[in-house]
Amino acid sequence: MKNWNVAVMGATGAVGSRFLSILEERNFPIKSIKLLASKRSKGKSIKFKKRSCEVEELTHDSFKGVELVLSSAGAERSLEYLPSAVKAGCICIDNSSAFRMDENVPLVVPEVNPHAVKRHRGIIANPNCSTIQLVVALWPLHKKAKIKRVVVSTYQSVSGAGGKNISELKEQVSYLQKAKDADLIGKHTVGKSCIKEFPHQIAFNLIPHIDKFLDNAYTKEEMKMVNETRKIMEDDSIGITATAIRVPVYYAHSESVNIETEDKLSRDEAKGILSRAPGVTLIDDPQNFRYPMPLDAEGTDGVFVGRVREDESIPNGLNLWIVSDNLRKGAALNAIQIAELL
Ligand code: NAP
Ligand code: 12T
Repeated sequence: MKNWNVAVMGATGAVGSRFLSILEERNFPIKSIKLLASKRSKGKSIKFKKRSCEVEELTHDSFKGVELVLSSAGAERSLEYLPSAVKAGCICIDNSSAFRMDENVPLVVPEVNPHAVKRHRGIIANPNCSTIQLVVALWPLHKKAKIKRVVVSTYQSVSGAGGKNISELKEQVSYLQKAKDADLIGKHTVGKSCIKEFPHQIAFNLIPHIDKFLDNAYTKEEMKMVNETRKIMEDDSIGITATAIRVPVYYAHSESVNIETEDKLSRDEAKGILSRAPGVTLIDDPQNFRYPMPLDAEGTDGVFVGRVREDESIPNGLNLWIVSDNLRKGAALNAIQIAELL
């Protein structure tokens, strides 16, 4: 097997740290590793395979001798630096939204469209976290019964928005815990100084706003799910509508999903298909209180599906509940699985 010279762009971030731990866990064949981040992190030491590695500042010259770039330093950095990496002969797997809808860039989830990897011209895009877990569960149902329409609402953890946002929830919770007043009614709000990254307080709240608002009143995050799902499933006829909600959970995104299919699938048939589907773990035993939850998905590799029900309001409909660790299958793990395909 070939051993790769690898660079991790954004190695100090929430996704970057998962890149490093998952490369190690899966024993990915590595010849050398280069850790890249901003000037702020230059010289910082990070452990990889029990050795200390020094973080280097990302520049256009960072890619000499590198063959594989795992990139998670934000879309602006991807747009600026990945063309230099491609020029230097690298294959780049990009976690940002920069190239996902570019028709020359494959958008890949290995369980769904592994064949798309072949047509890359140096960059392969990793889909949005909410899209990845959605398509892993929908694909086997689509193959069997053809999905006509999808209605999805997300419950997205704070880690999806980066390391700073994890700290923001922690700080708000600790602020409220320290507040002397035991009577919480009307007093469970934090001061303005505790709200930095999110548009509103996230502790003990829900925020129906992820990424920027667009002219059609949807957010970019919602439209990513619509457009990316169609590209990955290679079917523009699927109708999809999404609502993305931030919830005060640290890790793992959840999704409530309603689908309408061309052919009828009973609850038992759907459960059978999902129980055999690659990447999916079915947890659907409501009598014994067994269903997927973000606390159980945290730190694991699965896309967990449960609460499978026939939608009794239409002839061919199903409801599903899908949970997965957004930093692992939703980001770093999916990207490394793409690298393994290569
Ligand atoms: P994060 O925790 O905020 O980390 C950001 C990383 O980017 C850090 O390593 C940071 O380095 C680096 N960076 C920032 N500005 C830089 C610059 N000017 N030059 C070089 N490096 C720079 O964010 P994250 O959650 O890991 O997310 C990173 C990216 O992955 C984003 O594009 C995000 O959209 C994407 N993402 C994708 C998914 C997905 O589903 N595919 C999921 C989550 C995130 P410093 O520490 O030096 O600042
Ligand atoms: N704004 O990869 O805020 O396009 O949770 C992922 C997560 C963008 C992305 C978030 C975001 C992406 C978020």
